[in-house]
Amino acid sequence: MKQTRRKFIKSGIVLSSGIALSNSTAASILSTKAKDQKSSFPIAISTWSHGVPATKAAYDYLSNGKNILDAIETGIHTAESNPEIMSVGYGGFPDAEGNVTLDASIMDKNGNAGSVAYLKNIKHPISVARLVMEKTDHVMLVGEGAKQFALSHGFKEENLLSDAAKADWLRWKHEQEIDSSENHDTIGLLAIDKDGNISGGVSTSGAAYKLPGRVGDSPIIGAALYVDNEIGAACATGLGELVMESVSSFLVVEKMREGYSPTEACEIAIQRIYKRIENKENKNQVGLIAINKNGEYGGFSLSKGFDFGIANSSENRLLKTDHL
Ligand code: SD4
Repeated sequence: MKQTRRKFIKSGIVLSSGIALSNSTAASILSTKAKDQKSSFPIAISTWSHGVPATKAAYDYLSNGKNILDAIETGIHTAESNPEIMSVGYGGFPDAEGNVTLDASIMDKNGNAGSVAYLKNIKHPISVARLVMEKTDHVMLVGEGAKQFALSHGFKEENLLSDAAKADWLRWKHEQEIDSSENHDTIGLLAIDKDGNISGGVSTSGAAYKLPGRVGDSPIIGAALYVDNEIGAACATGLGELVMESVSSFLVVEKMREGYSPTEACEIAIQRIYKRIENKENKNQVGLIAINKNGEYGGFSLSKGFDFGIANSSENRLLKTDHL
């Protein structure tokens, strides 16, 4: 997405950490300062309203002392299996030719990463991404190679285009119109286990009716997902091109390293995206969520309407984020 670069004017506002901020950034950080929440461990947070059942499933695993990667996979499976979630797994939006192609990534507490992109006919790409991380010397497998890898590890090929998604696709082929407000359901799930170790995962069918071959941000480490067990983790949903060009999740974690809270770090990363958008009237949607080593968590979005689920020992609910 080619955007005109705007000059970022540094003002004299300097935080105690010595970091200079633009006036607008500093003002909005102050405006959201109180919005972080804090939780005991274990905890899971996850994008959109399907993040509520996903975090519940993950939390149940974590509270039973199970492996955090099992918890992340299990949480994300709830969305990948649900045909009503139109941007993930089975029932996800196909590309322009009617093929459902899936992207996913996972990172563990040691900073190991695995991802798959442009994966067809395999329902649980998050599990394939985990196997890439655990069983190969690589980080990312794509397309036919990723599918053959999955089949060789016992995954079954299945049709992922649900009747409802097919009907929507046929309507789109005729009308060429899409409601962009509904074109983002990607699941990103971040968790901290009872020992305070952090991991995360992301899974999506990507942008609806994308050009065949298009890969989004979800399998790109640093873009839609980043975990640094010393600092925290972040993940992204929304228009992947914007997220990729700003390497948003890595940026959020680096901002938390500088001392910003999760909400503040997400807001800074959203501001970074916003600056690059030429058409401010039609800025689309990106949602970021983050969690830090202390169990503080939050999110921020480019446009109205982003929310995320949280599960810990005292609650399992949906939280709205602030937006630009
Ligand atoms: C992508 N970030 O492929 C994904 C889209 C998304 O819910 O969030 N869909 O660009």
